[in-house]
Amino acid sequence: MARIIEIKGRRVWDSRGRPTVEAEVVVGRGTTPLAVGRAIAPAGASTGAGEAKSVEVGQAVRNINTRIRDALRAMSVTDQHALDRRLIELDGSADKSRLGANAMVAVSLACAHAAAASLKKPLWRHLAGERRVGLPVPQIQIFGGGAHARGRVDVQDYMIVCTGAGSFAEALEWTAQVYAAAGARLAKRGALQGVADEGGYWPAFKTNEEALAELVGAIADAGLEPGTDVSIALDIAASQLYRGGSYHFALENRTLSAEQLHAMLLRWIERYPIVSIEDPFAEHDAAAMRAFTKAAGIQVVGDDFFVTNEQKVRNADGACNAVLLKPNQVGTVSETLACWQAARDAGYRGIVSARSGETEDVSIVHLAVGWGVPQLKVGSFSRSERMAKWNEGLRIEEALGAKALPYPARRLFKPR
Ligand code: 2PG
Ligand code: MG
Repeated sequence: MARIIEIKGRRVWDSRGRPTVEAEVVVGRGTTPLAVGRAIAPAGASTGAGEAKSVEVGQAVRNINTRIRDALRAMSVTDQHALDRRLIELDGSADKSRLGANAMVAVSLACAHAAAASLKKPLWRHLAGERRVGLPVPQIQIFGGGAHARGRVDVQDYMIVCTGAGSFAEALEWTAQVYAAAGARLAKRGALQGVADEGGYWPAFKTNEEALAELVGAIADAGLEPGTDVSIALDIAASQLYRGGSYHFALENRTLSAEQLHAMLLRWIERYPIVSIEDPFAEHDAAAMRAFTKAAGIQVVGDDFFVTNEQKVRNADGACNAVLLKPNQVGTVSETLACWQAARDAGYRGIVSARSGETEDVSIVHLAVGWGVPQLKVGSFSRSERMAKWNEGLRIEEALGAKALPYPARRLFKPR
């Protein structure tokens, strides 16, 4: 059995040029090294209040190199559950603030990589065990807004879902066409001003709704059918807009009550081919979420609302019908998996998601495939911290070949 013989933390840099923490886990038999696993903690900008807390990067590195290293050394690397339980006990806080969620998630993921490497398997295969798996359906950002674009528009993510694509590779082909067409439309009116944090175009729009109309235009310009081939997904990240009981849309200088926001989103769903909305209301407003999920008839995703917390999903009672899964929101691989299990028990869908601060780390793609989570959100179709993940999906799709489960886009998003 491969046991952990060394753990090392180091300070590295993320896609926003901010420091973050990387963990390296060496496993072996006796003192002979067999395999190494490595992972880097990402970081959010629009973070939920209930997220596990990170500590300062220098402190996270020290925690890995001392307390975590001492606690996990000699443990079996293939027992992820026991390793994560040990990390949780060692931290001992309710919000991971002693060891730091950044230190914990880097180590937890690095252990998973090391376990797979010691078995000479890709991580997705190791996680899948004997189960048949396939590729997830991507949600890909075209315009970035909200906290990722200094509030230039209020809505955070304008994304596409290639609802009619027959494979992951085809979804990326179509996305490349839509991304190029959207850029060309902005350039034509002199509004191409670079990209936001996740690689989506900087949102030079007069209203939040104008971006929706432009997105439909870009899909059509790309020669694809809006609503059939390619549909729209939004992340409102509404907690960021919530002030004193209502929602402030700064771009239009409007303040909406929950009821008015509900009505506006239903109007958008009627006018545009929207198949998914994330965090339509603030993270504490379960009643508004529940009413909207009931009325909308589309996928409603909880991100800040669930913060990848198993218990919050178990208590949700129909607020949302899908869960965003971000390992660093909760701190360990096992707790992320438990949240996905809770989602499945409740009949909710799942989407594994990256953060706005990312790196070359592609672990989340392996989690989505290995756990059979049918959707994946990684940001846009530019910047290599995003492309690394899309490209990893292509490699996995190629490796699976004819053994892959049918690509689930058309099943998940039947035309309305
Ligand atoms: C989100 C993510 C990714 P952040 O809100 O879903 O878009 O953003 O990592 O800033 O929380
Ligand atoms: Mg979100």
